[in-house]
Formats: sequence, structure tokens, C-alpha cells
Amino acid sequence: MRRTFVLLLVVMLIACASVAQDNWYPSRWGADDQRGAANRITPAKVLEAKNLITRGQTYQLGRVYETGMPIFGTRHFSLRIPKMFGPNGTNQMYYHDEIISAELGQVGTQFDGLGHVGIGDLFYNGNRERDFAKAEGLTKLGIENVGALVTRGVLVDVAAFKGRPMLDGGYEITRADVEGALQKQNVTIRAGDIVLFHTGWGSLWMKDNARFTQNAPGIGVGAAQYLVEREIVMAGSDTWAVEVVPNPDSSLAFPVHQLFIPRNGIYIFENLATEELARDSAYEFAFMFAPLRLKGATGSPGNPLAIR
Ligand code: UVW
Repeated sequence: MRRTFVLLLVVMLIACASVAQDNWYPSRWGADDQRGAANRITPAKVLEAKNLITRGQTYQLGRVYETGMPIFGTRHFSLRIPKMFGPNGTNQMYYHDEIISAELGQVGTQFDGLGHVGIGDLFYNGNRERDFAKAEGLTKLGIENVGALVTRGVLVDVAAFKGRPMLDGGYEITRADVEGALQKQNVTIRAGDIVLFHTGWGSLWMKDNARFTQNAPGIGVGAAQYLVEREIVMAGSDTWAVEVVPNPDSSLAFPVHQLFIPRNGIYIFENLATEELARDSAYEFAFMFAPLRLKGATGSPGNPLAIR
């Protein structure tokens, strides 16, 4: 019993030391930076995106927010119209408002900010949880710091690459899959791009929610490392985690989230509607998204656009 306890203590000390020793902060954009990979979006990237608009075709990548949509864990979403207000004026003006209760940045189509995921109690740029996570909102790394994302977007259709309408739940998209799909599509990933993965999993949305949330295909650590090396801004997909769930290493929980967000300042966009892009083989497009400026929030809902 005592030997097991000592062994456990040693393993925990080694784990803590390895988190502290491997230098992932300060970030490449400086110790005070709060925008991470959004810094890669230069005026040149905006113009590169503009040059991809040649057909006037617009794709809405956001899903509808509604009661009964698939939701992770204990999160919730509720929209209520409390009453009709009025009458106002002799012209009988009436109006409606709505009350929304939800983990607003973390339900439905959701953009994960830099304050969302940590490694132990350390978040992007080595910010310690107790120093910035306050009940009224994050005092650092809030989603209001991200700014507008207008850049080149690339779709990686892994389902088509594998000759399947939908990848299996728990399928790990490997580095070789990403390279193979890109080669088939004749597209490369450039620094400052956002990269979307089509897995076909989105076809379960509101059709079989239990299956949708049970597990998911997605990128593994190897593919994620490839994207880090390509210096992307954000990775998104038609699944609820972007990364493979469960991870093939059953001892790990969401390791791609940690590699992207705290270690590299790379954003994640979940539950995107990628099916129309895949249908049209739209592998390159202008991507546009401005997270809601919710002070101190961990993420943002929204309806990003792909235009070509
Ligand atoms: C977690 O990482 C816990 O949540 P999400 O996949 O919604 O970012």
C-alpha cells in the first residue's frame, strides 16, 4: 500500500515537472499577448482571401441554435420569449425580446478562445487560472481579444479521401490522411490559413444526437502537430470536438485541444456545417468570422462564412 502511494507520488511529481519544464510560454507573440494565432492574419492574408472570391458563392457554416441540438456534457441551451410588450403609441407598436440561458460560447457552433482550455492550471501564455478566471468573466484571454478573422480557408475532405460518406466514430485522422487528402485535392496549407475538416459526422446533427455525441472522428495529435507546423490560425470541423474522441490513448483527454489552444494559441471551431463545401468540392475560399465581443467569455457562438 505504502509502496503504491510512493510510486503514485513520484509519477505525479514527474508529470508536474514535465509540464513546467517544457517551454511552451511565453508565446511567440510575447508574454502579454492575448490573440495567439490570430496575429497571423495580416493585411496580405485578407487580400489573399479576397482574391479567392471569384464566383459570388456564399456558404453559411453555422448550425441553427435550437432546443434539442446535440450538447456536450451538462451544458444547456434555452431560448424563451417572455411576453409581448405593448401597446406603444397610438400606432399600437408591440415588440418581442428573448431570454437566452446557455454556456453561450460552448454550445452549438462554437469558437473556442484561448481562455477555454488549460494544462493543469496554466492557460495560454502561462496565465494561471487563479489570476484571471473570475466569476464575472475572464480578466485575460477573453474572447473579445480575438478580433475579426478574415483569411484563406481550406477544406480537407477526409471522408471523400477515404471513399466514405462518413468516417466512423473514434476514427483518428492521421497526418498521412491530411497530406493524402490535400494531395488529392491539389491544395496546400499556408501560414495564416484556417483549416476545416469534413468527416460526414455532421449528417447525424438533429437526426441521431445520441450517436453524434457518443464519440466522434477527428484529428489526432500527429495531424494536429502537422497543422501547428503549417502555422495555421484555426482548425474546425463538422464534429463536436474537432479532435478524435475518444483519443486512441485512453489515458488522454482532449490532447489536441491542449496542443492547439494553450501551447500554440491556435483556435478551434466546432459543430460547423461543412457538407455544402464538400458537396461543391470547395477546397479553397475566403473565410470570415468575428467572434461576439463578449467580455471575459471562453468562446463565441456565430455563423462563420466561406465565400468563393
Ligand atoms: C471541451 O473541450 C471540454 O469542450 P469542447 O469540445 O466543447 O471544446
